[in-house]
Amino acid sequence: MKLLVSIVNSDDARGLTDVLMREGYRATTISTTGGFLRQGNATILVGTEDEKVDAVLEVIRSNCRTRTQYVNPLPPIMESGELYMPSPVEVQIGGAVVFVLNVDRTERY
Ligand code: 2BA
Ligand code: 2BA
Repeated sequence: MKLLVSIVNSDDARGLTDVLMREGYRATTISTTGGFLRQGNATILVGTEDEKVDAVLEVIRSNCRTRTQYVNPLPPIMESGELYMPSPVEVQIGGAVVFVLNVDRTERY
């Protein structure tokens, strides 16, 4: 048994879980916030058998788009009187970032 922890764009989360349900997988969606952009994203947990992991990864891959976004980096720590001119940097936001974890045990009560 494995647990896939997938961090996806909030806009992709609904469509992704719809497809997962349609294909018979079970999932839980948690509203989360990215540490870098401080924007809402979604973390989708899917617990499934080892042999289905690749199929779930394929569903995730084909339902999550990569986006380019320009952001102002966090300002550096400065001495008083110093001037900080922010210049936006381009970041590629997944797709999906997926962690596949081993599950030692699953219980249902
Ligand atoms: P955020 O932390 O808001 O990051 C959004 C995007 O900004 C990242 O996209 C990456 O392209 C860029 N980025 C993040 N941290 C950076 C840094 N220290 N320096 C330069 N650029 C940086 P993704 O890599 O696709 O990640 C999308 C979201 O997935 C992240 O949102 C975060 O919520 C989560 N994530 C990604 N890697 C993670 C990890 N190793 N552990 C936990 N969460 C992770
Ligand atoms: P939900 O996804 O809202 O599912 C509620 C109940 O609907 C489930 O109860 C199950 O009886 C049924 N169900 C869910 N998905 C189904 C499917 N693809 N086919 C047939 N019946 C389905 P529980 O199994 O007790 O699950 C309660 C909640 O625990 C779920 O809420 C979900 O949030 C989470 N969950 C359960 N199994 C999971 C797994 N393998 N991975 C991730 N989250 C899981």
